[in-house]
Amino acid sequence: MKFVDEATIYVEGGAGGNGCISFRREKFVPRGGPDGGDGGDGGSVYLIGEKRLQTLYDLQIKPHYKAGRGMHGKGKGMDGKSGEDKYIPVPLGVEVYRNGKLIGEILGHKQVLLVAKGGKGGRGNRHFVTPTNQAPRIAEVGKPGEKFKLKIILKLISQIGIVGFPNAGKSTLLKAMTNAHPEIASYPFTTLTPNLGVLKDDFRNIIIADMPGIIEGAHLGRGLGVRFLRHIERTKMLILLIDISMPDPMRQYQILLDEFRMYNPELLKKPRIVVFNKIDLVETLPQFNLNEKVFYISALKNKGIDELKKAIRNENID
Ligand SMILES: Nc1nc2c(ncn2[C@@H]2O[C@H](COP(=O)(O)OP(=O)(O)OP(=O)(O)O)[C@@H](O)[C@H]2O)c(=O)[nH]1
Ligand SMILES: [Mg+2]
Repeated sequence: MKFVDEATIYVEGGAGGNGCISFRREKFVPRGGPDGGDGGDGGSVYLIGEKRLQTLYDLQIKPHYKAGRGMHGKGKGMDGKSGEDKYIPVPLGVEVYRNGKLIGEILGHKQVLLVAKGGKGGRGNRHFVTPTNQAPRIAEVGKPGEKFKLKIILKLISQIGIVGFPNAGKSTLLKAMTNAHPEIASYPFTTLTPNLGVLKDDFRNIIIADMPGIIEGAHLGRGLGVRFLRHIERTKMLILLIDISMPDPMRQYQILLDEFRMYNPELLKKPRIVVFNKIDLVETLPQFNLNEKVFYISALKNKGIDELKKAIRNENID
C-alpha cells in the first residue's frame, strides 16, 4: 500500500435531535400534561490507533467523516436515540493539528482521541413546565455537531533509525537484521519511503526503520530532502550507516551530522552507533578516530551483524 504520511481530513459530529412538543392524550384525562421526549445527542468522531496500519493512505482517499445524528424526540415521553459515533483507524505515531496547533497524538493500539463532538439533543417540552405555564409549547432544537478540518501527520514509531547516504546499504542492513524484505538495488534512491522491520528478541520486538538516503544539502531540498526525517524524530537511537568503499567515508559522516543539525538539532542528542558497511570491498580496513561507538560490517556478506544486533539489544531503547 502506498506510503502516505500527511493527510487533511474533515470531521463532523452528528447534530443533536430536536426536542418534541407533545401533550398527553388519554381517555377521560382532559388536558394531559406535556410529554415531548428529548432529542438524542449526535454521535462524535474519534481517531483510534490501529497497529496494523502503517500509512495514511486510507485517509487521503477518503477525507470526509461524519458521525450519526441524534433522532428527534417523540410524544409519550419517548427520547430520540443517540447518533452513532464514528471511529477512524489511524496508524500509531499520528499527530493531529487544528489550525496549525497540535491537539493530540495517537501512540498506542486502540488509543482514542475525540476530534469532533456531537451536538447535544434538544429537550422536549416536558422540561419547560413552570408554575405559570403548565402547557409549554416550546422545545429545544438539537445543536449542530462540531466541524473541523484536521491535518494529520504520521511520524512512524520505531526504536532505531538507519540513516545514511543513498546506496550505503541501509535496506540491505535492515534485511540482514530483521524480518523485512525491502527493495535493494545498486543505484541511489532505491528506497523512496521508510521501511520498517522487526528485530526479535526473547523479551521484546525492536522496530527498526530504514530511511531514504540523505545527501549534502538535503535540508535545502536536494535529493529526497529532509522530508522523511520526521520519521526518525521518535526513535531512541540512530545507526549512521557509512559506505567504507567510497572515497571519503568521514565526509559522509560529517555531512550526515550537519544535515541533522540543520533539520532538527534534537536529532544529534540521540544515542547513535556509527556503522561502516561494505568492508568486503576494501583490502585494508581504515581505522577512524571517532569518539563514538563504531562497528565494521558487511551487510551483504552478513559480517559483523551478530555483534551489531547484540549491541542494539544491550542499548536502553525501550
Ligand atoms: N559489496 C557489498 N555490497 C553491498 C553491501 N551492502 C549493500 N550492498 C549493495 O549496495 C547496493 C545498495 O544497497 P541498498 O541496501 O539498496 O542501499 P540503500 O542505502 O538502502 O540505498 P537507497 O535506498 O538508495 O538509499 C546494493 O547493490 C547492495 O547489494 C555490502 O556489505 N557489501
Ligand atoms: Mg534503501
